[in-house]
Amino acid sequence: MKINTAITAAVLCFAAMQAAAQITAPTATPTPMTNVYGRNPQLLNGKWAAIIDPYDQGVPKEIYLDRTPQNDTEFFEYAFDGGMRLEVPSDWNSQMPELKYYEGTIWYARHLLVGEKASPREGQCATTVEMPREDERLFLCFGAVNYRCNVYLNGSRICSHEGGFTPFEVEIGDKLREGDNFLAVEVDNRRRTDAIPAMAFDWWNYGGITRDVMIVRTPKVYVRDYFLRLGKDGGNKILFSVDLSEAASREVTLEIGELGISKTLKTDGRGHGEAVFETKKLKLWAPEAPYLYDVRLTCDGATIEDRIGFRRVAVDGTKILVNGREVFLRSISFHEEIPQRMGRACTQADARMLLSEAKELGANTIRLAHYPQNEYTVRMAEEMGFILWEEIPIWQGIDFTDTATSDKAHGMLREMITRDRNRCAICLWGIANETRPSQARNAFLKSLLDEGKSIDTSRLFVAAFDNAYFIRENDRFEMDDDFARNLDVVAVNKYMGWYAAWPKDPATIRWEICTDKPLMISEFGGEALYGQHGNAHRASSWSEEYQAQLYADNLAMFANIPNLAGISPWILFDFRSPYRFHPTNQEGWNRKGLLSDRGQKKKAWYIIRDFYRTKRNEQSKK
Ligand code: GCB
Repeated sequence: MKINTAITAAVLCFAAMQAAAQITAPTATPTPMTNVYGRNPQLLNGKWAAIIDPYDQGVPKEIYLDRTPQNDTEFFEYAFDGGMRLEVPSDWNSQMPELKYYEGTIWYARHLLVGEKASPREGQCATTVEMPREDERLFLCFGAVNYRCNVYLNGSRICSHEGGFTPFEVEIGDKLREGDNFLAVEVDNRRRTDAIPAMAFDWWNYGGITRDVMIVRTPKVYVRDYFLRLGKDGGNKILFSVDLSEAASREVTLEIGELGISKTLKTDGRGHGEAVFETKKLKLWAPEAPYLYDVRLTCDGATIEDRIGFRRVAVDGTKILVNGREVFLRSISFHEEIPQRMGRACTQADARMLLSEAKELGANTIRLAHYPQNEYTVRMAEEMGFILWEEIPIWQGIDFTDTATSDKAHGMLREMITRDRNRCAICLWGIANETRPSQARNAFLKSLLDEGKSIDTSRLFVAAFDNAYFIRENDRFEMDDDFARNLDVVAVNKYMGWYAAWPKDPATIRWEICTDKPLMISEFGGEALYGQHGNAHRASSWSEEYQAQLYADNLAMFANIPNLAGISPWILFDFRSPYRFHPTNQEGWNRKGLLSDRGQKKKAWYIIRDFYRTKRNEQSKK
């Protein structure tokens, strides 16, 4: 009895300590700096030491401390030296068979060695880091960690972050000491009702430090953010704005050599500066000619390099215009996954593989499903001339009544837009996928939309809906969702022939949805196992023939949508999904890919390739 009481007291006391720690936990720098890659970062990639902690014993056992026994009676029940190793960046699930389905906590650790005397112990995961100079600051920057994490340096928690697909950073220059510094990152990818995405989603929940980890050096006052874009008035005016890390007045020089721009401006007392440039012969970025300029920013001796393009994107009635020209979005989606190795895409080579396949299909647009993908992909897509739709993972099942969830969504939106708003390829910001009308949903999404528009007025906002239905009395597809009226482009996911049966001959079906706005079919498709042949009229054949017929039928239906501005088949590759149970046809894979998990072309691939060819030819004649 006594023992029980003691245990209960200890548990309560520990819970209280945890709650207190939660409340006082430092968070990452509110909005991370723009363009880390253009600031000459030092990569901390490679093998990291790791400990699997399914019962969350790391905190009570203080495994974020790098300790060795000090006397004959002392011992510790953990050690990173001599233990398992995980590659960073990467997911953990693909690195060890026992981690395939793992959802829980894993600790990552690395030593940061400062000064000549510090040398790694044998087999230790370590990086040599130079101590910041008197006039310098040092930041630890994470491209993304899925899903939430706590970062510890030399035994103190220095930052926490939630959200698996956006960057964050924490200052460490003031916390480093000469010699050995111990960095530990506690990563937890458990699904939760208040998370984004929440409890169930149709992709693999890859956990880990899934993107680059970097150290960036800056002056004491540095350029935190900048934004270069074309003015909306139709001329060749370039608008430039810059924000410093502090409310300080500093000179910032912007150079775009090729345009003869070299301008030094002084920020105001809030650390903010703006300038407008009139240019004569500006080459615009366009999908068929994705021109980018070398850009350089200098402030207090620090230089940031970037490549930035300029284009105009607008809506005119039901049309989407890029540089004043109508563009039909020949889109495709992919997850941030390399199916061939069953893991997260995380390198430049991975980005090249996915994007080259999209090019071969004839796409001019990519809907980056369903979350901000890594900067390699976004930047390479821009260089290759893809229009991008980038979205945050508001995917079904989100608790719209929870204000904490709303705060998280706002944080993700800010982190996404701040990271990528200098990428002119991004023409659409997506705020949600498949949500249903309710007061709470409307308020949640409206406040997101308002915030997005307040940060970036140079793009279109979109959301994908799945509540368009065939209304028999009216003999057409309709959608009863007033929220759509707030968006620049309305998008509908509709799986005719797969989750929904055809109500009549596809070629005779009409659509009447937001007919005064551009409408995009943002998802459609069905599953087929590559190499499986069978009945073209039976879904349960899981055959390439059925999928191909479904594609042909959908294209016939789309021909009658009056305000159709683009289509995005679901999806480029078969992808891994834990809720696809069929033992022979799925085996944990969503088989809607136009390409198999090995990259083999299914019959439906050719149908879209041909359709996109025709569309491209039509466009080039306009
Ligand atoms: C959808 C979702 C997408 C799924 C897809 C499917 O509507 O937006 O994430 O993977 O359907 O295959 O069911």
